Amino acid sequence: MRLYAYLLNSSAKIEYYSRFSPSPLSIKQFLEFGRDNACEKTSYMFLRKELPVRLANTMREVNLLPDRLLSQPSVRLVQKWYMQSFLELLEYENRNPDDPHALNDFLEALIEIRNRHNDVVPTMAQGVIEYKEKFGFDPFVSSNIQYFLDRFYTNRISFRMLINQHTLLFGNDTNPAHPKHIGSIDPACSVADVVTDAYETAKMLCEQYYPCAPKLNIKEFNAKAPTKPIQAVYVPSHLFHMLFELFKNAMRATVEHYEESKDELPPIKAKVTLGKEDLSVKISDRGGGVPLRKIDRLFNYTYSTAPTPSLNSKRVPLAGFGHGLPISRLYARYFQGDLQLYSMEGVGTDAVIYLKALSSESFERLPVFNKSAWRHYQGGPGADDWSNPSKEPRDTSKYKAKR
Ligand code: P4A
Repeated sequence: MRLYAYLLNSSAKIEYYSRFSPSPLSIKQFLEFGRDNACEKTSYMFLRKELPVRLANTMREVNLLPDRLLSQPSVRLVQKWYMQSFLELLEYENRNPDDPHALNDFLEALIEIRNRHNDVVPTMAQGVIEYKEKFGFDPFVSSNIQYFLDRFYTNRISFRMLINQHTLLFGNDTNPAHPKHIGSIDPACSVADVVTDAYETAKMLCEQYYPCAPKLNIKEFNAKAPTKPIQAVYVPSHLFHMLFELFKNAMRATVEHYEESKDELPPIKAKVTLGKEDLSVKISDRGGGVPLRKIDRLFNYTYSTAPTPSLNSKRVPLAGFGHGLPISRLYARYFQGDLQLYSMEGVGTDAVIYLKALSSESFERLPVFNKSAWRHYQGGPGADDWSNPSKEPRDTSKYKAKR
């Protein structure tokens, strides 16, 4: 009976918190908050509500997945992690920040929660594999999975962003390698440096699988200030994640396309550009390209999750069979950018990452759980199921009730 009352209370709490829309923050707001006299108590007061709101919004949505997917053991496990973290956060719901241990306990709880959720992506991918093995490929379910995972992973990116900002700003493990970073944000991120890092890391992997790797050729076009190097106010780890994925794809395509040929590998070209609105990075290869009909598959979670990679016995592929590319696009979209592929079959692929040039315009793009999202799972289109920065209050201490 006590257990029953407890469960009833937890689901009432999920219901309660899921009625609030998440409050999107801009990179500029993250920066300004962290820069001058960042206040741990303010962050505590914000996060002890915002984190449960973001968790509850996602937890409600998980429950809309088809039963046959929900009942897979990996999906159950992920649900259990979310429930546990949600309940741990509720312990701070009414805890006075002036309690001498509250701030420290909260910080440690956040680190524990972050670690608990480390393997969410491979575990969900496993859930999709289990489902496909049992029930095969169903286009309706696949489109629901696509819709769900895009939102679920975006929520997770945002959840980790908030936790990382708090633990990096107020934890004692301040980042000695990057004293100028504000939490995970580099206010003067040299984009070309991240391009080079991501290329070098992918090259090392490439050389483990193949006898060689294509060279890199970088160019910069700063249309705003032609003589200055291009710098972004951005999360370098997000940029690295996207570029690393694109370089792995470009290398795989190039090396495999030239496998039978005696010609030298054509270099991968990177172009970094800055205009008034966009900071863009293009990665171009001559790897033979992908026909337009197959481009969507590269972003499809169900399609790209192969139960047994066919190359496994001979050679583990350098790239592919993961959720890498769709998640990279989510990182780009998370701060109002995008990632697009332009392929010309027979020749090669251009992949472009678009970022907002202005940190005041890079608001978090967050899924909102509401009627419109619900309709999506019933097969209809949603129209209002993502946050709209121009309609969100700039004052992040205010919470907007939905419906
Ligand atoms: N040509 N072009 C690409 C691929 C091929 C490509 C490719 C065969 C396909 C699948 C894959 C990796 C590469 C590219 C750059 C990209 C994306 C695809 O960013 O050259 O893994 C599933």
